[in-house]
Amino acid sequence: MFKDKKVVFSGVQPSGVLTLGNYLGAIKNFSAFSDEYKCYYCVVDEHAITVRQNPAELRRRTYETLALYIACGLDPQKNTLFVQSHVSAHAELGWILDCYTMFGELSRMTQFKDKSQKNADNINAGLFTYPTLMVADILLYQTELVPIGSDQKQHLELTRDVATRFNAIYGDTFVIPDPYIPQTTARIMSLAEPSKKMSKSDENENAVIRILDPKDVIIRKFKRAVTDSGCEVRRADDKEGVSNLMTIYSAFTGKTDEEIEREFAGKGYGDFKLAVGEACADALAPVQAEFARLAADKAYLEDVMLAGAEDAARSAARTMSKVRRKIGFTEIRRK
Ligand code: ATP
Ligand code: LTN
Repeated sequence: MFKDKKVVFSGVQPSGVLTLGNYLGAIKNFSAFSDEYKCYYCVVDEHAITVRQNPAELRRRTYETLALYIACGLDPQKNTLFVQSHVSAHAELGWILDCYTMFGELSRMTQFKDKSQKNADNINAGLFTYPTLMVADILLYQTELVPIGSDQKQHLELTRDVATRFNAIYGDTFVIPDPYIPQTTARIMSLAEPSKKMSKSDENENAVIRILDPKDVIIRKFKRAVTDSGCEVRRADDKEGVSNLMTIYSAFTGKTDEEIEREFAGKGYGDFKLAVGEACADALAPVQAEFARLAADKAYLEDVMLAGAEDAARSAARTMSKVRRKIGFTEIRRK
């Protein structure tokens, strides 16, 4: 049924409760592809262990991330939702592609530099080769389009380079994917340090809005958001905090910058922050209600995981068999 459809693939790490950045930059856009494309949305637990995780928490967050996918509007009947470690081809192709990725290329990845600074006591080899695992995730499904936030753009460029290199050596093997980066919400910034991106694993809770934060917490965090010493609601390069809040407000209300500037002309930041908080909390309320229902039904989530893994594994196996043949691995079949 999906044979002729082009493929979309994306992934989110179960490394913490998802943030407004993950929602506006990635997941909220996923469901728009479900009718036209064959969509694979993966909970990338193998990526998450590049940073030390507590096992019980990792397990819980894997279920939680899957439930959030569904709560954000991804119907498991229309999308293949699965967990990366349930499909062993990801690790297998990841290794193979390590041998076609250059040390110099990986050394240039900014996410590696950031994360090794943040985790100076655990700069493991997986953290370094992590982008090749992402390359494998994408190429395994012959993906055409990858919806991501702008922080992942460099990894997508690497994916294209590795696929092109492999195809040049062995002939057409992989589809070369394009990124899909939303125009306005590609990089939601931290509420505490608006020059940094909002990140799920930030230690400062006031810097991040979590999709599951209750309304009062959301409003409190927005009230505390760092702005500037002025009082004018206006987008400008030297007003990073206010500009970030305008992006968020616009994403939830559909209002343009001019409309927002007019709405808050003559009012202070206090009124504006409250309005952003209300709009955000109201938009997330239905997602939270659906999440609460799904999270209580572990058996259902396991049914989704199993069906997703079987479907993904079937498709991954086709690419793996092609890759094995091309690179010269021997194949044995039962007689
Ligand atoms: P971590 O802090 O553990 O590195 P993260 O918050 O960066 O996690 P990921 O799971 O790595 O989140 O990313 C999932 C998706 O969300 C990716 O497509 C990523 O580009 C997007 N994303 C993450 N943070 C933001 C952000 N602040 N703005 C827009 N998109 C984002
Ligand atoms: N590396 C990404 C998560 C990720 C991903 C992917 C995104 C892993 N595999 C494949 C898109 C496609 C991150 O850290 N945000």
